[in-house]
Formats: sequence, structure tokens, C-alpha cells
Amino acid sequence: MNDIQSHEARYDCWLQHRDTYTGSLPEETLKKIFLMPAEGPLTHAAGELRRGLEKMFGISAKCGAKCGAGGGITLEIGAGGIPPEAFIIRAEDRGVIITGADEAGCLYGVYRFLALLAQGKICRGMEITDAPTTPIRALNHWDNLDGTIERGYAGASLFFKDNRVEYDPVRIQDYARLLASVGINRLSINNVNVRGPAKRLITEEYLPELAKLAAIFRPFGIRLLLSVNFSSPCSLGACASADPLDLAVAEWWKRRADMVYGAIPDLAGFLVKADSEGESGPFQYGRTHADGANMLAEAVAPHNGIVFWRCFVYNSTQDWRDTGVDRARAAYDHFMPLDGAFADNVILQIKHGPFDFQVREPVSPLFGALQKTRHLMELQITQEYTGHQIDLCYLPSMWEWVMNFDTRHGRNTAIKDLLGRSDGPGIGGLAGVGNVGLDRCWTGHPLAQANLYGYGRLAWQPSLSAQAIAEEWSALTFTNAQAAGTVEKLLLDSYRIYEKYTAPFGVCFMVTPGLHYGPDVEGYEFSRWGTYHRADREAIGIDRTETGTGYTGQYPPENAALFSDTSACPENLLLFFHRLRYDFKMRNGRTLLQNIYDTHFEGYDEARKMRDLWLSLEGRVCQTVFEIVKERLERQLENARQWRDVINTSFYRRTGIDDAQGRKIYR
Ligand code: GCV
Repeated sequence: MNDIQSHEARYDCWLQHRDTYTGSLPEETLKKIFLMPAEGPLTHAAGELRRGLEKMFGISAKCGAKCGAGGGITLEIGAGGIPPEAFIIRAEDRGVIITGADEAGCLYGVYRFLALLAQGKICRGMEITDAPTTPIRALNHWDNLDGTIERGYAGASLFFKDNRVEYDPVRIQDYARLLASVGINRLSINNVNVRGPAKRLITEEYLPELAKLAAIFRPFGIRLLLSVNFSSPCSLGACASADPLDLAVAEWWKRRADMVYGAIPDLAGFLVKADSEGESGPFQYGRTHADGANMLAEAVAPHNGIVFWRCFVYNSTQDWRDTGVDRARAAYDHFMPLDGAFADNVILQIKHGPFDFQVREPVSPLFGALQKTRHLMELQITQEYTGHQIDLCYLPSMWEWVMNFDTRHGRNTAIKDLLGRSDGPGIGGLAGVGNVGLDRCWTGHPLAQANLYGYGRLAWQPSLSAQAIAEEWSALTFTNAQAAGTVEKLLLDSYRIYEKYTAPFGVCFMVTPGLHYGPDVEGYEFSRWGTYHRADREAIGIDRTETGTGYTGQYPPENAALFSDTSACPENLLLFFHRLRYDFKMRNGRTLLQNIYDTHFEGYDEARKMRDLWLSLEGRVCQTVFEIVKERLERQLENARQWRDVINTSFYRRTGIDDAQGRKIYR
């Protein structure tokens, strides 16, 4: 059986049309939608249900008030005892009831019902109750006002063009639907590097347009956030400084917040990148990050606003000669001493690892350690270091590993257990850096849609496995069962393969500087970015234990001991934590060098197998999608070849040691 979807249908992502309705509920049940109450808060959810039934299954349903006990689908609000945004779906003999704790809960219930229906998982007698684990499930765009996207690999911005807010309202509504269908409820639309005209987004020049955008997202339960520049009081011409302890500055921000909230009353808040990679911040004035964040927090507090304050603060003008500074330490060193010093409406936003979204990094030691400060975890969905949406790299595999990381700050303190916990070390949510642009399939690589979907599903339920998400997404996206099964396998293999042919064993930053695609072993070695591996003829890596930079000491004793011991440290992080000789014996009995060779030969071979597996789907997926993915897998293979040969040759040249299996290494 052919998958008859056209490429255009990729536009619908996981809300795909299916040719036939094959569910076990009688089609008649799906033709009537009842609302309780009949008017008001549920009309949007009902409209989405009607639209979904029509678009996905070709079923035309009518909405109306309920009379008698007739079948159909009833939408209602207000089951007691379920938390905000939660829902219950019950399929009874007389019909289906979707009960939301509130308006958003009902909407989420509708989307889940449609997804389950599409997977043939709705049957009579079933009852599902579900609630998001975390209250904040944010997506951050890094879109610039000129229409470009920092680290964007899927076309231009959905929101901006030529320094104007410019968008297709239908497309924005479709985007809102996609995001809401996986539970995303906060959205920042402009880059955290707030430069040039973006600084004026918080002025009358742009606010009316932003208010219109906010209105499109609102019915989907999505509240906008704005990235702001810390030095705005100066750059917008009002103050001589941006010193957070200067009363005139604080007053300026209060008035500015009043103006912004006048236009967008439910704005979720401001997102701030300060003292980072050239952005201004409190350090410029000799103040702390608590001083800076709290001053802004006071300005937005009357409007119930939140300040999302990023912890990506490090010295980006480092001297590579100076071995005394370790960038990995930076976030903890800056923010841990401030635990408890932040206002209640400040949420620290912490990248999941101590560096910068590398293919493999340990989880930041701030998680589990912060006890008195609200915080959330930032993940990167856009594939900056993970293949630019050319290479297939299914990120939920990485995130599952992050979610399962045990911080060992007491019992039940794995990241997935901390997410949504409201006491001390609880993590209040996730923020994902988005991977979407104007590309017709949204994500450039059609299979990269799985990363957006997976992010939303994990933000909702952090204990979901990468496998469960891949299965769900593939089944929803590819209606041909064989295609879905093959795609699921491709997804699940892809991160491991990508890791194999790129920087070895957690060493980080062997990428082309600036671009971050393709290998460059020495590219960041003598730079100012604190990104060194210090490989020489005998050894590679940085000692981050107590005998080195002391980074391991930022973890509680059990984890510090685990990471410090080369025989216990997870092997995929060995070169993150240790400086090792090339003849270091790894657990398989082979040397580190031989393992570097092996993983790179294998990575390439496995990338070729992935390409071949995709080729086996010709005729089972629509030809256009087939060709696009094929072309990307070919480019991936070339990238893997380049990585393999550059890495292997570079280590061969350093060591003069041949591959034990005599495979080709270029001299
Ligand atoms: C938005 C990395 C990226 C930058 C990004 C920065 C950040 O350094 O390369 O493009 O800037 O992270 O997260 O602020």
C-alpha cells in the first residue's frame, strides 16, 4: 500500500489526513459535538475538534447543545480534582466525553483524542486522565527582525521580515495549532540576542503588531514572551546607564512594562540574555545577576509577569593559553552563590549542559543543587551542533538520557523527577530553542518534525521514552505501517550514529567555527570561546576533576566520585572529564585511540545503512518526501565521511599509530 500523502501534506505534520477512518468507535459518534456550556469557553476547542475530524478523517461533525443522553462527543469543563490544564477522555457506550480542568485542558484533551483516534487507540470503555507534569512548556525562537533566524535551518522567520512584524495569519494559526497539539504554552518570538531594531520591539512602533500576533496564539493557550535587551534604558535613549540599582533605570523599566502590558495584557514576561557573548548586563555596573533580574521582576510583577533570566553566562574573551579558567564551571560559579537571592517572579533558564548544546555533555550541576530559586531547563531543538537539519539526529534520545540523569541531591532526584516538583530543587519547566521556519514542511528536514513533536511531548511528560515518542510520531506522520516502522527505527538509531562520527567521547567543539557543521579539530582550539581539548601527541582532553579544574566538585559527592573515576565515568563522557593518553584501555579492552578509529568507521557505515534503509521505502512514501529525505541522507553521508576521515587522519598524524584493523586512514 502506498502512502499517498503529498509533500504538501507534510505541512500538517502529525495532524495528517488519513484516507479512511478505521477506528472502533462508530462513525456516527464522531458526527455530533456537544458543548457544556453551549456557549463561551469551549467554542475554540469544539472548532478544533470539528476541524480535526474533517481534516484528519474526512468526517463532518456538527456542534450543538446537548439534549438528552444521545451519543456524540461531549466537551465539558470542570471535573473536580484534576490539576490545571489536565483532561479526562472517556469513551462510553453512549459516546465520548472530554472533560478539561479548564479551557486549555479541554483543548489538550481534544488534540489527544484526535491523536489516539488516528493511532486506532480509542475504544469503548477506555478512560484516560492526563495532566502536564510542568506548568511551563516554552518554545524560544531566535528570530531576527530582518527575517533571518540565528541557528535556523528551515528557512526565514515566520514572524519578521525587513525589520517589520510580517506574517501570514493562517500560517501562524496553523503553527499555534501544532504547538498546542503537543502542549506548548509559552512562546518567545524574537532572538535572545536583541540587537538593532529588535530593541524597539518594546516601543509603540512594534507593540500593536505584536498584540495582533498574541491574539492569534491566545485561543490556543499560548502566551507570548519577549526577549529584551538589558541596556534598553540607554539604547532607547532615556537613561545614561542601565545600572539595575539606579532608580531612574528601575522607573524606566516599570513604565516600559506598563506600556508593553497595556498592549499584551497576558504577556508571560521578559526573556533576558545578559552578560553573555557580548550582550550587556549587570556585571557592567558591578552588580550581580540577582540585582539585574530582580529589578526587571519588580517592573513586571504588577502584571503577573515573569522574568526568564538565562544562566548562559561565561567569559567569551578567554585566552586559550590560560589553563586556569574552565568555561564548564561558569554557570554554577555565577549562579549557585545567588541561590535564594532572586525574586519569586524570576525563573532562571539553564542550558541542560554546562557548555552549549554539544552532542554529548553532562547535565549541568545547577540542577538539583539550586534549592531556593525557581528555574527551568533549556534544550535546543534546532540542530546547531547536531546536524543542521541536514543530518538526521533524533534528539529525544539525547533528552531521555538527560531526563534520566540522577542528580543525587537526595532520593528521587533524577531530572524527570525534579521536573514539576514544587519544593526546593523542583524544575519548573522546559524551554526549547525552536527548529521551525518558513520552509513548507516547517523544519527543513521532514523527519526533524519529530524533534519538535518530541520536545512538546517530553515537556508535557518527561518520563516518556524516546522510543514511545518515536513510535507515536511515526504512526501519526506516516500512514503506511511499514513506512512508519522503518522511520521509527531510523529515528531511534540516528543520535547514536551522529555521535559516533562526530567529536569523540564527550570532548566537544571539534566543529567548524561559527557555522557548527562539519569537522574542524583545531577550529576552536586557539579561540576566545573557552572551548579547548588540548590534544597533543600523547593525550587529549581536560582534567575536570579535583586534580584539574575542579569542575566535578560542583556535583554532590556521589556524582563527583563517579565522574572523577575513569573506570566508572560513563564512557561517552570520558574526554569531557579527563585528560587521557591514547593508549588508555577502555572497557572493551581496546585503547582510546582504537575506539576513536572504530566509532568513526562504524558511524560512517551506519549512516550509509540509514540511507539504504530509507531507499527501501521508495513507493511507500510520497515521492517528493522520499526525494527530499534521500537528498539529506546523501549529504549526511558525505558529512559523516568528512568527519570520519578528518578525525581519524588527525589522530593518526598526532600518534603515528595505525588502525588495528588496517582500514583506510588518509595520511
Ligand atoms: C543566541 C550559542 C549559539 C549562539 C546563541 C547562544 C545562546 O553560543 O552559537 O548562536 O545565541 O548559544 O544560547 O545565547
